[in-house]
Amino acid sequence: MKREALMQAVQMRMSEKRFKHVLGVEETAVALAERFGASPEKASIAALTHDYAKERSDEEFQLAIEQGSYSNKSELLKYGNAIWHGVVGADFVAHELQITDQEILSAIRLHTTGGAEMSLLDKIIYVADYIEPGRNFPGVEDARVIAFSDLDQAVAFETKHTLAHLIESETPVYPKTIETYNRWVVGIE
Ligand code: DGI
Ligand code: FE
Ligand code: FE
Ligand code: FE
Repeated sequence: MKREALMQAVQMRMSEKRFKHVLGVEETAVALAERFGASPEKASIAALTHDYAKERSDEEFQLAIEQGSYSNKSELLKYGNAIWHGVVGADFVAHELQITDQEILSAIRLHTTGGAEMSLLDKIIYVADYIEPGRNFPGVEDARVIAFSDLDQAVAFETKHTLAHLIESETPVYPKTIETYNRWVVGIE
C-alpha cells in the first residue's frame, strides 16, 4: 500500500486526536531514522500503523488471542488494551493491511513494552511514540534532546519513567516491560 492509502486506512480506524498523534510519531520516527541511519520508509510505515488497533474492543482482542498462536495466551489475556494493541495489533496490521515486513511488524509489536532485544527500527518507534510533538509531560523535552543524541539512552529514559508510573499507579507490569528495564536501564545482557 502506498503512503496515502495507508494513511486513509489508519485514519478510518481512529479518532482525529489519535490520528494526529500517529502523524506526529511518523514525523519523529522519520527524523530519527535519518539521524541514525535506518530506513525512513520503514519508519514511516511502522509509525503510521503502530496504533492501528488501539480502538478495537476488548472482545475482539480476546477472540484473536484465543484463536491465535501466542505462546503466552493465558498470561496475555490477563492484560488489556495497553498491551494488546501492540502485541496483537501487529497481527491485525499484517492481515488487514497486508504488511509482511517483519522489521515493521516487530516495531509495532514492541512499541509499548520494548524488549530485551530491540532492532534500530524497534527503538525508533518506541522512542518516537514517547516524544512526538503532541506529547506534553514533565520530562518530554529532556527525552527529545536525549533521543537525537543517544537512542539507547532514550530507550532507558523512557523505560525507567514508564515503569515508575506503572508502579506509582499500581498498574500490572507486563513481563516484557521488566525485561526491557533489566536490559536497557540496568544493563544486564
Ligand atoms: O498507544 P499510546 O498511548 O500512543 O502509547 P503506548 O502504546 O506506548 O502506551 C499505551 C499505554 O500502555 C500507556 O498508558 C503506558 C502503558 N504501558 C506501558 N507498559 C505497560 C503498560 N501498561 C501495562 N498494564 N503494563 C505495562 O507493562
Ligand atoms: Fe500505542
Ligand atoms: Fe510508547
Ligand atoms: Fe502511539
